[in-house]
Amino acid sequence: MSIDLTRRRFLIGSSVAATGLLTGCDALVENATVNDILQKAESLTMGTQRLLMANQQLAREFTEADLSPVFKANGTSQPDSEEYAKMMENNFADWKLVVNGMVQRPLELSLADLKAMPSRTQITRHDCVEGWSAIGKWTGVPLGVVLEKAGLAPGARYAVFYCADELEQTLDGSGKYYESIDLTDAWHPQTILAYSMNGKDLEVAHGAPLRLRVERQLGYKHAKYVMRIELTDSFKGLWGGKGGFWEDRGYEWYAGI
Ligand SMILES: Nc1nc2c(c(=O)[nH]1)N[C@H]1C(S)=C(S)[C@@H](COP(=O)(O)O)O[C@H]1N2
Ligand SMILES: [Mo]
Repeated sequence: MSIDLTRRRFLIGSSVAATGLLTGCDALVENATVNDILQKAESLTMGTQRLLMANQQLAREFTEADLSPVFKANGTSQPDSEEYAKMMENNFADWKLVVNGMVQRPLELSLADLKAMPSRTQITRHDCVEGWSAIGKWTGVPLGVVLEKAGLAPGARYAVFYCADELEQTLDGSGKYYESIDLTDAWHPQTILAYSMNGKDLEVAHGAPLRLRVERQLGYKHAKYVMRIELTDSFKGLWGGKGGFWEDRGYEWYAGI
């Protein structure tokens, strides 16, 4: 622990010095958690952030022998828009993931683009707040790789995931599924944009063509049918303002397991 703290102090100190803010870094280290520091120090460089992220604890990973024979699909299992039906018809060949908001280079990535990027495979346990769990194998692009390609703009604090499905039918669109995570989770090595489950293309019931895996949090954070990722400094203006479909309906925003 003390070794960790020293290293963090060094990293934080050096990055703050590099941005020209030469005072106050000791006070910062003593009075705030690393998380707070990351959220406040908007001028941290990406490289420094990644080093800090490397200290993060991993969620437990399992083996092929542990895979659940049945993995329940929950919430939406088939988005019902015509737009989604059309994309589904030709195997999502026309689908593109949009990455925009507080980024230096907005992106539009096809499934082929994503599959050509570095990938990570992990066998993890999914825990739903409704009281069931299942172990599955997921393959996808680490979110950090995509964010690095887009380049964060100074001040970005959250990644917001906009989904194709409307879980609650509403006139104003507020029933559309969405989720958000902070940059700490965005850079976590097990946070991936998964296009494959148990060795096969992701099924529609599980979020095709792309779903988030954010392994240290509960199931509802794992947005399925991701269409767009927006980098932002706040989700206060979005729908209910709580950062997610279920959060707007009373669930915790940070759903740590
Ligand atoms: N777009 C979207 N994402 C979603 C949901 C949903 O209804 N729509 N349900 C959430 C909940 S509560 C859970 S437990 C998981 C279920 O994922 P699964 O269907 O692959 O089991 O997806 C989460 N992500
Ligand atoms: Mo869930």
